[in-house]
Amino acid sequence: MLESVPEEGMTRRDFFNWASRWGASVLVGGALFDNQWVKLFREPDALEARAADRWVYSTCCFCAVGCAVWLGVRDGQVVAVKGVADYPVNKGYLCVKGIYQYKVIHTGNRATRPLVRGPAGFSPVSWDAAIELVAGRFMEVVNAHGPHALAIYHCSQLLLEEYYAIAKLARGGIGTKNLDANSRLCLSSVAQGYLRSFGADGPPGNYDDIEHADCILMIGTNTAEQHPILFYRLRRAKQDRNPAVILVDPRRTPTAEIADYHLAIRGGTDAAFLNAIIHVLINENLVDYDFVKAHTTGFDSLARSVKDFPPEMAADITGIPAETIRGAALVYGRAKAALTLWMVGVNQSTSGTRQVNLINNLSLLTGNIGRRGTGPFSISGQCSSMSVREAGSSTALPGGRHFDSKKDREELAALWNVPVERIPDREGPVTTDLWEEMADGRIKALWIIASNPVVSMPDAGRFRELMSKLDLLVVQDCYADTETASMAHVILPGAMWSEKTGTFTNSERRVNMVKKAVEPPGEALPDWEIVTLIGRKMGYGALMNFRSSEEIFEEWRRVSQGTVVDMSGMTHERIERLRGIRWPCPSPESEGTARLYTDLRFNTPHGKARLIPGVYKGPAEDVDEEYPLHLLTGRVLQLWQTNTKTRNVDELMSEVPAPFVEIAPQDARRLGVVDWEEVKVVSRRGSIRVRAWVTDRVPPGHVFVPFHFGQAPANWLTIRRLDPYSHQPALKSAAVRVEKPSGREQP
Ligand SMILES: Nc1nc2c(c(=O)[nH]1)N[C@H]1C(S)=C(S)[C@@H](COP(=O)(O)OP(=O)(O)OC[C@H]3O[C@@H](n4cnc5c(=O)[nH]c(N)nc54)[C@H](O)[C@@H]3O)O[C@H]1N2
Ligand SMILES: Nc1nc2c(c(=O)[nH]1)N[C@H]1C(S)=C(S)[C@@H](COP(=O)(O)OP(=O)(O)OC[C@H]3O[C@@H](n4cnc5c(=O)[nH]c(N)nc54)[C@H](O)[C@@H]3O)O[C@H]1N2
Ligand code: SF4
Ligand SMILES: [Mo]
Repeated sequence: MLESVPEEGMTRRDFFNWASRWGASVLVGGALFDNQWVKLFREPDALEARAADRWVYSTCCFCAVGCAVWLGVRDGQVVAVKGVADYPVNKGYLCVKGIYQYKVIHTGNRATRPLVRGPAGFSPVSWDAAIELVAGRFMEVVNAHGPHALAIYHCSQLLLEEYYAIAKLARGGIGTKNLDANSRLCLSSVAQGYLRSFGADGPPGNYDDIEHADCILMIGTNTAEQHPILFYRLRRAKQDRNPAVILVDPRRTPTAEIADYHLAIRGGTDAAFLNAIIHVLINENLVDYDFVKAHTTGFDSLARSVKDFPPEMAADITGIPAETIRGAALVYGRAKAALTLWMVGVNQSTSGTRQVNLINNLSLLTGNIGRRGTGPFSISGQCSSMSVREAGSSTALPGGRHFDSKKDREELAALWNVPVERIPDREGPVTTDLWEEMADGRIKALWIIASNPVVSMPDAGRFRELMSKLDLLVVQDCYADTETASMAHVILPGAMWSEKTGTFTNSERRVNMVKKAVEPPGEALPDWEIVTLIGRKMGYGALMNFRSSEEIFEEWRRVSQGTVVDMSGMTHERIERLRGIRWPCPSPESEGTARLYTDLRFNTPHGKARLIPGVYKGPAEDVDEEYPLHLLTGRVLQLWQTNTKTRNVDELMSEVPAPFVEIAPQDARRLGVVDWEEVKVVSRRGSIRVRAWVTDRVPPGHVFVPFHFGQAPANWLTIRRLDPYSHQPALKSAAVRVEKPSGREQP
């Protein structure tokens, strides 16, 4: 069992300063958003900005809100960032991460040369030698053990063009089924859920809907911290039009500031809540039967599935009073335009896909789709996580083509001029299935492009153990010292955002430009180029004939033509000029599509959307006497993912000085734990030492640990239990106990 080492550093007094500052700035959202963070960042850091001698158009490298930025460049370095004032998403505003993002580029820990591990550690080699070595070993594995023995795993912060190149090499060249992205941990339940309900993946609406909704139901999203500019828009909408806002989250996060009702749901029980809402909608005659009849199938079986699920029953499970559930259903059901927003609090569950389908059902039952202010809107996570879903390197084939459609596979094979048999006819095995495949030796080589799974995977301690058994681990990252890179046999240095040109698609399907502003450090190369070089060396030169990312985009336009994500009418030039274009954009005249399904025809054979029951099955791991607390995991405003980028930014790091656990005052008292005391959080998988933040942000019976910290990884505690449809892991539910490090057990 893994145990993290104690943290040194901040004193208790520092902590109180920090907690009170953070408490004031984050919890009192008004101060935060109007005064300290957003308005402040309408302008760049004045000193640095004056020094910039040119400004390059781009998109923020962090979250999927997708704010457009100007990168201020001087002497070959990005020295400042400011928002693009005429960009419809952020209108010139940036959040705190956005404004400091130039500090993640020119750092001392960047990967600058290919490195190969030898008996005495890593030594630099030339690109020729590195490509020869990697491609040669990959071919050996493929020839000896078949294509599936080589697995490829990447993040969702690369360019759309890069995902397409990876997908083409993996699916059309190598023919491995083992290609996946970290969106498996993030949005795969959304992709499955949209596909099952509407016949295609993709959020129906857009951000403007926030400004037109009468009711906004927010589930499992801490928008204030994780999508701050979107929250700013929500906050403005709340002030201007006063829609009813219902927030469903066990924690009282800063997002609760705009909520009329904060429903502190017990972790892992959203399906029960949603079934009860549907029960009330049906019983109170709030269903739009004309809509249901004309545009959906499956009403009778859905109605049967919730018949015996009244709010009283959900109240016992969720901890939300029955009257509150009924009230929320009435507010939602009576709204003229009702919108749902959700994020990984819903998706990272063994019921993730079912919960997405239940959310979709709410819109379908009440006719809240295809028009302004409505729809089930899944916010996405990283800057280009939508691009992954489009380009086909995770949950679908390129263009949202279906694995199980012979027609789709034939079409793709013809476009690529490869035998159709090479293209997998079903999804997976996927990344979260790798454990078994690695344990029994089916996977010999793993190529990780831009991900840090040693910190981000569920039950990460076990994953680390399995990784150490691989014959070959190649890690391609922009930093040389990530926890995962340190385990590699070969490290390939990737150029990062601002050092290469391409596109990102944001949560509302808006494709925007990401432009090269500076040269990569040392010998680092754009990821598409590394993938192309390796592909060519492996013998797939005919497929991997790209000379620039513009060329890849040109090919991608053709490949996407006629699909749900059609980008054939986009060019890099048009995208920048129009300030982003939302797909589908099927012709050079098209300015994109604001909303899907406005004609109420869905992508199913009969054109109707499917109402799909979602039975409540309980959280992934129940609490018990030994492990009595429900562990919630997630994020904080200042830090990004496994913190490889943000740890380079002092302004952000100083705001979150050490790994911590949020624990409710009642639980802390019972354990005799005081603020900032070091405690152990223990699960059946491992234990970590962190500081205790005693706060009523988290309800009794629950604790919250951010997953950012490699030195105390929340994922040593989490469990690898998967959603049956999407294979997304339940990263938000585990049973833990909190102990004093002396070993005194919880009473
Ligand atoms: N600052 C910052 N911003 C980010 C990121 C980052 O690392 N840092 N990462 C980006 C990425 S990749 C993603 S996916 C998004 C994630 O964005 P969010 O989903 O908003 O972020 P999380 O903090 O992971 O989880 C959101 C909330 O889910 C709640 N929750 C936990 N369990 C449950 C449950 O069972 N039911 C309900 N209803 N709620 C639950 C948690 O209390 C938490 O407040 O953020 C993106 N933006
Ligand atoms: N317990 C718990 N675990 C979680 C979550 C949770 O809420 N709770 N959330 C999950 C979610 S939603 C996500 S998205 C995952 C994220 O998990 P990871 O995929 O591990 O996320 P990152 O830390 O963003 O890793 C991206 C890596 O790519 C590198 N990189 C960035 N840009 C580039 C580039 O252009 N080129 C190259 N070559 N490298 C680059 C970065 O340095 C970093 O090492 O974590 C998941 N894990
Ligand atoms: S809200 Fe997201 S996209 Fe916008 S500046 Fe902040 S991190 Fe970047
Ligand atoms: Mo994510």
